[in-house]
Amino acid sequence: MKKRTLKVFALLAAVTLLFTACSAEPILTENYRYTEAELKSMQLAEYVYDDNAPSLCDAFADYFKVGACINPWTFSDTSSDEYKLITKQFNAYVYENSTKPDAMHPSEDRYNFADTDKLVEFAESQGALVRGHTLIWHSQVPDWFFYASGNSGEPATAEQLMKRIDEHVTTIVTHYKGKIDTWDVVNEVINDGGGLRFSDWLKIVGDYDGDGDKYDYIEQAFISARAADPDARLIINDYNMEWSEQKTISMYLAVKKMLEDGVPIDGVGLQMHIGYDTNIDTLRSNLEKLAKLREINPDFVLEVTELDMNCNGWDGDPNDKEFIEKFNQTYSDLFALLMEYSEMGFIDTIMFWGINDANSWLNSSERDNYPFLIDRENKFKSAYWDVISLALD
Ligand code: 9MR
Repeated sequence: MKKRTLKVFALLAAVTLLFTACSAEPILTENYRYTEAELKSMQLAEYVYDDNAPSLCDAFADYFKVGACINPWTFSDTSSDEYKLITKQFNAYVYENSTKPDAMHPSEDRYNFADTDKLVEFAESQGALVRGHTLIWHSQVPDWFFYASGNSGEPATAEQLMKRIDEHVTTIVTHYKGKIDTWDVVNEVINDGGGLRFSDWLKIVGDYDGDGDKYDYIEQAFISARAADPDARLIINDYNMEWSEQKTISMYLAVKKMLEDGVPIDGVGLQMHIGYDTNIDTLRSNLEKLAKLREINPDFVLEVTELDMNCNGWDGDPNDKEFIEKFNQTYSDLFALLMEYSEMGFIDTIMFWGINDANSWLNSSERDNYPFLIDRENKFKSAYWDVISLALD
């Protein structure tokens, strides 16, 4: 090793030692941002939960909460690596599956609050934000909603389904009043090619009030949620608006009409399941379109609700230099854009859809994926350092 390199290492080690000796945890206040010197010393940390490691949520405290979807077992063992990871790196949590309609309301007369109660309790102990995902969805929803009685036979009437939506939303949101900060009230209601998704909700309820549109089941869900917890943020959540202009325009038009009719929608959630080669200019122009909803609701917000960067299209070696450069660049460009939208007051929450590369719905039995900033062993990827350096003083 060259003399000069040795000197740099010795200096870095000394800084790290001094830093660790001064405090086991970095000193963090509400709006703390790392300096370049601190970040350099932190780069010696190997694992995301090391004492001298930085924290994503602390680094971006000036901009947004940085959260992740977790599962009941992720926080059941306080000595596990996952527990250390989620409590250090994230300050917002959402369940990946356990707050969905099939989990929460399996049959008409039975609600199951136990798992989500635990999430709320855990988040409270961490002073973290909680998102509720999701009240109304076409997937992971039990059949009983759509039948007159039981799970088959005569379909439910429009009136019956509207009453069920009201009862379902009111009961769950009331149970978590003041505890769940944000609800994905409806999920994926826009069709990929534009217009409304032809779901069972839509088919059965249709144009209930005869005003010429078929937003009625969505409207009911938002109205019931607002009545149950006036302080909760109410979001309409969907995917593909990151690249599809058609879907973005459909979302814009649907929300515009509902806002004009007085439906209490606080914001659009962009799931942000994107590819490593995403065109950030297209994303920017779609965000601009959705931001125009402020013309109707001056407090309208956007959220990033399920971020991951799919690497399935890459058939080469995940350690290939060219690939890593592209992946890192897309992450950096994305965060830079989101920081701009935070500065304009539109975005204050970003959720990853998983905690590390080992915990992603994108992994399959045929093929591993590596969509996050944190790898399978809870080590930092170079993209992590690129992203976090955007939040330097
Ligand atoms: O990550 C979730 C996975 O574990 C479930 O099997 C799947 C079932 O539909 O849902 C996944 O989460 C989805 C989320 O709820 C809505 N947006 C797309 C997410 C990825 O499919």
